[in-house]
Amino acid sequence: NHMKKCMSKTINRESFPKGFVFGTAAAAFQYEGAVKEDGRGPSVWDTFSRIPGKIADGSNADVAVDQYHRYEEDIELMKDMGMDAYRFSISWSRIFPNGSGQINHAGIDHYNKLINALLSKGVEPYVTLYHWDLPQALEDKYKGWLSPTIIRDFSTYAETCFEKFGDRVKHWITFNEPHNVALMGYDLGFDAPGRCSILLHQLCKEGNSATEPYIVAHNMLLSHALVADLYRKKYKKQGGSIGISLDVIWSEPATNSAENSAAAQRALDFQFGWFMDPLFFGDYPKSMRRRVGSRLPKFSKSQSALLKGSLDFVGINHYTTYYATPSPNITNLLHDYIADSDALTLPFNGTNIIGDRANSIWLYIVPQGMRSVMNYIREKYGNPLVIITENGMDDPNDPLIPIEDALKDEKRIRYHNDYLSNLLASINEDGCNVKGYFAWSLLDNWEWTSGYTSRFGLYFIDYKDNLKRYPKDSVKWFKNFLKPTQ
Ligand code: BGP
Repeated sequence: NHMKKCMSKTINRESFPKGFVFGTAAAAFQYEGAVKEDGRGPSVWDTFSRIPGKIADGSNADVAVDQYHRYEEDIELMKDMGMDAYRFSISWSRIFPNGSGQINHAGIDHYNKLINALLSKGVEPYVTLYHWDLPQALEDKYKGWLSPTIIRDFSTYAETCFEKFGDRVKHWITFNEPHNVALMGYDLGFDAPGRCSILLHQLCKEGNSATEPYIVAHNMLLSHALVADLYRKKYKKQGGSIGISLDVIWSEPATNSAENSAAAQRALDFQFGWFMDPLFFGDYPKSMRRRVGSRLPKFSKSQSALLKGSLDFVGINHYTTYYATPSPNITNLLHDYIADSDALTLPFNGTNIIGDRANSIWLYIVPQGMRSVMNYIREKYGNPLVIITENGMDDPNDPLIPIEDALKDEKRIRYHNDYLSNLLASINEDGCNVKGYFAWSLLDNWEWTSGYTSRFGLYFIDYKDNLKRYPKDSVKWFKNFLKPTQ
C-alpha cells in the first residue's frame, strides 16, 4: 500500500495538461557578460555592483557566465534536457546604449541570432523586456523610474523589440518583479540604484523618501499598461501574448489569531495586490489606499481603464513562504514600508521554522505554498492564465566542495518535484489555470547582491576553469521528467 502511495506520487510531463510548457529562466545581466561589447551602454547594475560592500563577494557581472558568446552551447543544454522554452531578457542598453535615441544595430543582431538559434532547435523564446538593468543614461538624465518621462522611453524600447523580434517572439513579459525593484532599489537600497527611505538613509548614498517605492511602482504599472495596449492594438497581427512577472512570497498567519490573519492579508496586499489589483481591478488594494494615504499615487479614469485587463497571462515567480504578524514598533521605526503595511513576515513564528532552508537567507522550502498561491489567484482574480516564470533553490558556492559532490543536488530535485506536485494538484484538483513552468535557473549565474556565492543552476559552472558547464543530478531528473513516454 505504501509502495502504491509513493508510486502514485511520481509525476512527469504527462501528468500535466496537454500543451503545458516547461522551460528554464535567465536574465541578461546575470548571464550575458560582454558588457563592453558591440556598443552596449552601461546599466544601473554595472554602476551599483561597483560600489564597495554592495555585492557579497565584491564581484561584478562583466563576464557573468558569458552567454553572450556561448548561447549556442547553452541551447544544446536546454534541448538535451527536453525543455520546450527559454525565458531570457533583453538588455535595454544593448538596443539603446543611451536609453533612448539612436538604435544600436549590433544589439539587435545579437538577439536575432539568439532567437533564431532557439527556434532552430525547437525552443520557444519567452522574452522579458525589463529584468532590472536600466540604462545608466536614464538614471543620470531624469532619475530613471522616479520620473514619468520613463514611460515614453520604455515604450519606445518595447516597441522596437516588437518591431524587430515580434515576428518570431510570441510571449512577452514587460517587467520582472516590479515589487522587488521598488522595495530593494528605493526603500532598502540593497539593489540598484540603491536608494533608501528616511530612517535607513544613513546607510545609503542617496534617497530620502518613503514615497519613492510607490512612485517607481506606479511608473512601472503605467509603462506596462501602455506597452500592453500598444502591443495588442498595433502588433495584433503578430498573434502573440503579453504579461508581467510578479514575485509572490506566500504569507501564512504566524498563529490563527485574527490579528495575524489580517497581517498575512496585508502582507499579500502590499507585495502582490500592489500590482495585481491595478491590473485586474484598476486600482491599488483598499488596505494600501487607507494606510499609505497621500503618498500613494492616483490613477486617472483612463489610466485605470488601460490597466484593467492589460495582460494575457500572469507570470509568477514563487520561491518561498513566510509567517506574518503585525509589525512591532521597532521594525516600524527602521523600515517605512513595513510600517505602512503593518505586517512583518518571517520564516519562523516563535515555535516553528516554516521549512528547510536553501542557501540564501531568504529561501525556505515550503512546497505547499505553491498550491496556496495558485488558489489565491484563482479565487481573488477570477482564475486568469498563469505561467510560473521562476521557481528554484540555491546551494552555496563553496570552493572546498569537490565538483563531483556539488553535482549531487538531491535537495534541488526534491524541491522541484515537490513544488511541481503542488502545482499539479492546484491544476487537477482545484481547477487552477496554469500553462507553464520555468525553473530558475538553467545555469549557476551572477545572483545580484550575492554575486557568485549562490548557485541556482541545474548546470554547475566551474568558475575556476573557463566557465565550463557540468550537469547536476537535477538535469538528469528533468530529462527523465520531460521524456515522452510511449
Ligand atoms: C528573483 C530574480 C532572479 C533571480 C532569483 C534568485 O527575484 O527575478 O533574477 O536572481 O530571484 O534570487 P537572488 O539572485 O536574489 O538570490
